[in-house]
Amino acid sequence: MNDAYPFVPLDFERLDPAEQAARLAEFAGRLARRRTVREFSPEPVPRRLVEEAIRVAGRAPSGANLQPWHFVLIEDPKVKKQIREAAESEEQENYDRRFPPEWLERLAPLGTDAEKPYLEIAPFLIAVFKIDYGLVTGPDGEERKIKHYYVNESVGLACGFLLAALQVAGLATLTHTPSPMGFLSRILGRPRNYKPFLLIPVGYPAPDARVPDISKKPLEEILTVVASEPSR
Ligand code: IYR
Repeated sequence: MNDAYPFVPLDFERLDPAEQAARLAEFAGRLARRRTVREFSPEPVPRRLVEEAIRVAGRAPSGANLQPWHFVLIEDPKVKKQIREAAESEEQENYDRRFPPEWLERLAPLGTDAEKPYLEIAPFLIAVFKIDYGLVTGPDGEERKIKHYYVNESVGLACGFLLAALQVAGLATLTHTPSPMGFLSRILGRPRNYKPFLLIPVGYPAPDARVPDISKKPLEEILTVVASEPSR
């Protein structure tokens, strides 16, 4: 350890086993009900709630703690309209020409198409940017790049925290990845080291919202345990 960087005591709450299980069961139950929603209600959502969820996202671990993420929270209907129009024009191209048949087949159960009305209906859009590298201007006026580490992993983790926080806050989300997403940098005026990562409509579901009848893999399929030898 390096004396130039003194450590502080860890703030850790040790729980008894019953409390551990109870807290996990409660969280698991809430997260198990998360669904990607494509039918939103225009009903307003307190901005503060979404800001607090973004604060949670900002607590995610990241490579060298460089926190290579930026969130743009969009409420302005004019900007939402611009984003919808740009996304739909890319998606039209995707569905008509760019997606190979195999990809379209994979999307069929989800019922998606090039129309993205939710980009205007949802009260908020969160545009998540990854910051590929830092940019600083030196005393000589020269711009220098600062290396960032594990950018995709870090921003992916932050988005996981964000989706979980919004779910716990009783809000619906959609992980939307219009492709290509360059229009987000343009519309939202982000510098060249900021790359669009994910666009997340947030709000309440429409009262009659329906979702695809799909399921998650069971634990046995996603988990392999390497247990200790049984003791005798
Ligand atoms: N981005 C497109 C297509 C799409 C792709 C995948 I992979 C999905 O899981 C869902 C949709 C769209 O939003 O329609």
